[in-house]
Amino acid sequence: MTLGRMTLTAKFEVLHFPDPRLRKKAVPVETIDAHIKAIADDMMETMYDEGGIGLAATQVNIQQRIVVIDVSEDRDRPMILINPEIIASEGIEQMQEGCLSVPGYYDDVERAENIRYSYLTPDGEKIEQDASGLLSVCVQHEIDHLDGKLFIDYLSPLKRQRLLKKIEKQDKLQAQVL
Ligand code: GNR
Ligand code: NI
Repeated sequence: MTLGRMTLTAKFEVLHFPDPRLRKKAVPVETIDAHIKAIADDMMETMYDEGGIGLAATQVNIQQRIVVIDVSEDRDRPMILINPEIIASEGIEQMQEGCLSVPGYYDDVERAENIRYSYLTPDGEKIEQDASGLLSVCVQHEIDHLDGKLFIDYLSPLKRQRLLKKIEKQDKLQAQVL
């Protein structure tokens, strides 16, 4: 929302697994207008507020291909990625991942080590660049969200079963409290 020169941002609620809305596939943004920019700003605030290094629109129940990322130590390098795509990938790397939509659970995931990816900025500029390390992992993790995929989908059946049991138990306890 804009009031004169001042822009207000708002926080979204982040969906938690096993919410079926996390499985919806996001569609490409066709026109980058004020509404899309406002969504990106609100996603950025939500990401910083929740302490994440990335957030995909799917996680806040918006089925459009919008991602925000900040992998910097000082949390001062915000990136807005519209219609992000992986163009090429190389190598395999294992990293411990977490997800704001699967709070409290962390596990190793194998992904491409180096990627080349493209996206549009909020100004409509097409960017194409390389990433490795944490940024590479984060871009892959966020594009997965836009396709309805979660990092826990890569776990072995045994680990997956254990995690599902744990979440069922947590949800039952939560239901008692509410
Ligand atoms: O905050 C996050 N940390 C993280 C750590 C390792 C690999 C991926 C991530 S992304 C995650 C935020 C999130 O859930 N984004 O969708
Ligand atoms: Ni995530």
